[in-house]
Amino acid sequence: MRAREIWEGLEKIVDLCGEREADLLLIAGDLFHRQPLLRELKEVNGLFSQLEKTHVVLCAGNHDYLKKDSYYRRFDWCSHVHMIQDSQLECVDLPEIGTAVYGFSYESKERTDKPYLGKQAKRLRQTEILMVHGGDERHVPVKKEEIAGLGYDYIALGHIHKPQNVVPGKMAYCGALEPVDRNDTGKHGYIWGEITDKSCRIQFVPSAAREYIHTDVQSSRGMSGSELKRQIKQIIEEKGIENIYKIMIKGFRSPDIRFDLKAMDIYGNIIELIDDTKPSYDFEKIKQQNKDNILGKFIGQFEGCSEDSAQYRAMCEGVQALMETRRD
Ligand SMILES: [Mn+2]
Repeated sequence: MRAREIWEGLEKIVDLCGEREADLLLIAGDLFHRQPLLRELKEVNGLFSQLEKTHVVLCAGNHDYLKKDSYYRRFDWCSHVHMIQDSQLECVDLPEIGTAVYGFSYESKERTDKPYLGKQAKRLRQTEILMVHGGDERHVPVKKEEIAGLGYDYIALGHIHKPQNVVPGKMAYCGALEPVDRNDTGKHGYIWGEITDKSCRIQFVPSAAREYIHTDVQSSRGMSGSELKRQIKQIIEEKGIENIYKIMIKGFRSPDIRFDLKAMDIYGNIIELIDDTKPSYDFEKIKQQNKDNILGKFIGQFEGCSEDSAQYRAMCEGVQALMETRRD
């Protein structure tokens, strides 16, 4: 996704925190997908400085880890922005909002330890939140059974790009604010949460400017290129022309038809278009007509294979090749 959209996404969040007078904005690591530049930190700090009522707590993830010479290490954030600098569990105490946030930062690209292990909430404040960046084998494995019982009111997870509720109302990944690459499909946004002394309620709110969508288009026997193009156009209009598409054309096509894939990208938002259609031969008829030659024998070898098997595809390709040679 373009950098401009990621910045705009962050601006949206900051505006929202301002409008709704949020107490706390949590950024659970990898605010940057690489080492941040000094001017980028200045921009981010400039954004955060607009917040009058909201504290910001952030940690460094595996992409923006605290390298020895990382600008994170000596950056002078405004007073309500709290950057966790410790690689072990550190407590950010925020008595003004009755909250303590616990978290840790990465000092390298990978770490397989679990800094949260056995670290019970200290109950310094009414609300205690744990922030964990990780969740795969090479980046702080997240075992929900080991975390859920530590006594935190909420566990904010970062690292996995797809938003997901790990323990409903208790532990969740907000996912990337905007999709990071073309395989980052699905909705992206942030989590809005409200913690009272009785409950924690969280809600995922989609906010990304656009979405990567992988979808199939069904082609039918006898469908022409322009019909297919119209169908693709309709699907894109239904799902939103602001999104970016990877489209697989499935089903059958007439053996004589070749789809002109370049002509199908009407809105300029298809990054990949794959023709996976099978030619709709009447194999039984061709076999009968070619009993005594290689074509008939070839088809005979594939007797009984199902239409979505690899053998069927091999048969289609083989028959097509043989028919085309014959025609010449
Ligand atoms: Mn990460």
